[in-house]
Amino acid sequence: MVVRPSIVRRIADPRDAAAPPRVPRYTPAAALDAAADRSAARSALSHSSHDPASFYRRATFLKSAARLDQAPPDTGAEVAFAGRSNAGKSSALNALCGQRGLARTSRTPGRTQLLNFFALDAERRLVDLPGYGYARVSIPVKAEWQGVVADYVERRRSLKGLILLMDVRHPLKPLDVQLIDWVAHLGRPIHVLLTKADKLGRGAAARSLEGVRRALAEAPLQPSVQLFSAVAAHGVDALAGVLDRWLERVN
Ligand SMILES: Nc1nc2c(ncn2[C@@H]2O[C@H](COP(=O)(O)OP(=O)(O)OP(=O)(O)O)[C@@H](O)[C@H]2O)c(=O)[nH]1
Ligand SMILES: [Mg+2]
Repeated sequence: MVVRPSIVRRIADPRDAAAPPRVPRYTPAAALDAAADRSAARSALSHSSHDPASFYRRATFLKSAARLDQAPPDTGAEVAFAGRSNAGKSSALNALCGQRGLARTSRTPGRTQLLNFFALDAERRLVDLPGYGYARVSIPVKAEWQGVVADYVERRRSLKGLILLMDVRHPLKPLDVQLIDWVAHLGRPIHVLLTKADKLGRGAAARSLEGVRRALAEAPLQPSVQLFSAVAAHGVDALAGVLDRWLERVN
């Protein structure tokens, strides 16, 4: 039997706010260089004949849903962006799609409270999910959110995978870990974006990446991980590559 994590049972988890930042154990300079090389290779490619993210620029807003029965028909394939409030979900969507105002972003956490669907073509969609873990959201709103997102992740047949966003400076908070366990036990793949990478120097970002990668090697279904910055448009092509696979786009 699949047990929903307390993220969808409990209204607020004080341990979450009190969790210490995760400190990776060592500095893998080689990992950073390898990542930089891959990124340079991708960007060289994108400036020549092939732009991996070009398909996603066509995204258009489709609809918002407060409940699953308000969602678009459950056909084709979609990928949802999930994570704590303020992790950068809407910003990542906008960076991927090259459209500043596509998904609404805000300095105020808890801004996105609906499931927002974006159409890529007739059979493919991206979904911006409301964030979790924001203490100041009212209890009824939180309970509503938990039900809606849990229904969506558990029952949506066209959902091919979840992009889980975590601030590179504060990864793997307890609610994130619960989400990873729960989603993996539902058999859905996860790809992690460590967001706001521009807020750290290269070495610190690489240490966070390596620490999260090691931790997730122990997690069910072993989620993949990458650095991402919406501000610097860093990591967009790698994200597009994962989406292409999940949405069954053949290049
Ligand atoms: N420096 C930096 N800031 C970012 C980045 N991505 C997002 N932000 C900022 O972080 C804040 C939250 O971003 P959003 O994209 O609205 O976050 P969200 O996860 O959609 O938040 P909710 O909808 O409230 O769950 C905004 O002030 C963004 O400008 C990034 O890559 N770098
Ligand atoms: Mg948002």
